[in-house]
Parts: sequence; structure tokens; C-alpha cells
Amino acid sequence: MTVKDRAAEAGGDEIRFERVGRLGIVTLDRPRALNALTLGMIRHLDPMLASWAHDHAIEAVAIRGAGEKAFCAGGDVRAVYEAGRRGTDVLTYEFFFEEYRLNQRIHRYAKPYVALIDGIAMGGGLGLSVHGRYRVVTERTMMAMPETAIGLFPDVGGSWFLDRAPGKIGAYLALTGARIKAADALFAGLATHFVPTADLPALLDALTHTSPEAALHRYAADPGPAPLATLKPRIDRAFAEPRVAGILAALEHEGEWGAATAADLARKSPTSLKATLRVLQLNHRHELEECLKREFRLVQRCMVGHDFYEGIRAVLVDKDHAPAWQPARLDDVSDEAIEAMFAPLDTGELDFAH
Ligand code: QUE
Repeated sequence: MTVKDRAAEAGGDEIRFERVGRLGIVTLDRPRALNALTLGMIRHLDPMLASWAHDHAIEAVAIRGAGEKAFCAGGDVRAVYEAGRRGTDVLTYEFFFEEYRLNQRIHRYAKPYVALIDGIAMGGGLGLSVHGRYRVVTERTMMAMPETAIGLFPDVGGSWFLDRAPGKIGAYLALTGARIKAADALFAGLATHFVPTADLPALLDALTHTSPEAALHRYAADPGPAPLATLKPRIDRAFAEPRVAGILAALEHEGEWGAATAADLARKSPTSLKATLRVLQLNHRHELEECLKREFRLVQRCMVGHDFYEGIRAVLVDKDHAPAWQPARLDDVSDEAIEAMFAPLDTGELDFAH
């Protein structure tokens, strides 16, 4: 193996770090994979953030994605899928363990952390951004927590940050995986500022020599109206139901939008839908660490189940978008089966001893 191969294996060519003035800059650099987050990238980013936290010359950290299309499309779930199918690989444990710890480090980071979300940000990409102090969105931002489509649930602290969206918007975004743009990201509390893409180079430059607050104030603009604000009364009525079946029944009273939303939910993994609603309920108003611990139990149960492998096959491998879920019907997923997914792990719980 050459030196270059070794760096690639460790993820060192997939993420870049720079210091410019008072700013530490992180660039997720896998543009052909929409900057999807690998374990190697996590293993470079986590210690660099730890080091910058104690570095007196660094006053703030910015994170961005390479290329025009994406901030970060999510975790490298394709690699996790391959590992889980082999059966013997530790990646299904280590990937989520180290990813969630990184999410927590960002959440508790003592210095301003500014995510520049200029493009696609899904799943694990929100875990790298939403937990930071400032989250900048642009006219190119497309955000979603789409995991119910791949037999997972909104993890990376999704049960924490979606719980803090207004009304029942978090449950709506979690169950449907709806894609939202900048104005809705601000409305849902996932973003803090809108800055036009064309102003990002100037913003980044300002961050290298002025406070993040002053820089953001200077370039922040109005993203326009949020479609979610208009939908909110309907979302709040239907998604307040404590059970997925109740939500589907309530959507029948919400006209064309309700019918389209119910049809959308019918394509998702029934196990994922029930587990998602339950993890939001169990984690309601809890601290991030407790939420992540419970998410870790749940994701480990997904790793030994059926639907994650079928979901990745249907969406990312064969791309037929026709998953055969097991169980296929909501009624065949028992409450007992869902509760069992939250039982303590004998393989080792998530902890935050940094
Ligand atoms: C749901 C998801 C993910 C997804 C699609 C979903 C996800 C993820 C990716 C993804 C996309 C492009 C890539 C890649 C991964 O897609 O988490 O490596 O190149 O990472 O419907 O949760």
C-alpha cells in the first residue's frame, strides 16, 4: 500500500482543514458522493475540533461542502450496508458511535461553529450542521431527514432538534422526510441565517477577521415566505395524533394535501414510521446526550433488522425505489416489537467520555 492509499483509507483525502486568520475552516471533500460522511472523515474531524477548541489563535470554526451541489448528503450508509451484510464487520457499531459523539461535540462546542449549508443537506449532514451555533442557508439549500425511506429513523440528534421545531412540524419532517428550502429551514429552527450563495465568499472572508455575529449580520438577507408556515395548521392537526394509524386517519380530513401526504407515508418503512414517532415521544424535551443514547439503541436494532438493508438496496444500490418492507403493513408492526428496539444494549451503550 502506498502512502497515498493509506491516507485515502483513513479518510484524509476526503476532508480538508485550513486556518485563515482567526478562523478554522473544514471542507467536506467527497463531491462525487455529495460529500457523504465516512468514518474516516469523522476520525479526522473530531480530533481537529477538539484541538481547535483549545487553540487560542482560533476564534471560530466554519464548515462547508466541496463542489456546487451538496453540503453533505448524509452518512456513508452504503458502506455501513456493505459491512452489515458481511455480518462480521464492526462498522455498523463504530460508525454510529463515533458519528453521534461528533454530533454531541458540535452541540457543546465552546467556540462559534458556523455551518455554510449551500446545497443538499440530509441526515448525517444535518448532524454536522444543525448542532452548531450558527447555520447559514442559501437559495441552493435543500434539507431533509429522509431516513424512513431507507428503513432508519431521523438520528444524529434528529429526535432532539426536530422536537424543537414549532408545533408538530418536527414529526411531519421526521415521518415524511419532506425536503425543505431555506425559508422553511429558518421557520423550523434548523437554520439561523439566510445568505445568498453569491455572498458566501465575502461572508467567509469576513469570518476570518471579524466576529461571526458581525459577519453574519452584515450578509444576512430575507429568504421570503416559508411554505411550512401556511401548512402548519394542517400539520399540527394531523401530526398531533400519538399513533401513526391516527395520523393517517387524520390526514383523510385534510383534503388534497392530506391525501398526498398519506400516500407519501405509505411508501415508507412501517417499522421506521412507528419507531420514529416513538423516539420523538420518548426523547421529548430531553437533553441531547440522552436523546443520542436512545437513538444509538434504536440504530443498533435497525442494523440487525431487515428494512435498513432493503431500503439501501432500493434507494442507493438497485435504485428501483420499490422496497419490500418486512413487515409490509403498519398493523403487523406490534407495539412490543417497537418497545424492544429501545431496550439496553449488551454490546455497549453510547457514552460521551471524550
Ligand atoms: C435517505 C437517507 C440517505 C440517502 C437517501 C435517503 C442518506 C445518504 C444518502 C446518500 C446520497 C448520495 C451519496 C451517498 C449517500 O442518501 O443518509 O453516499 O453519494 O447518506 O432516501 O438517509
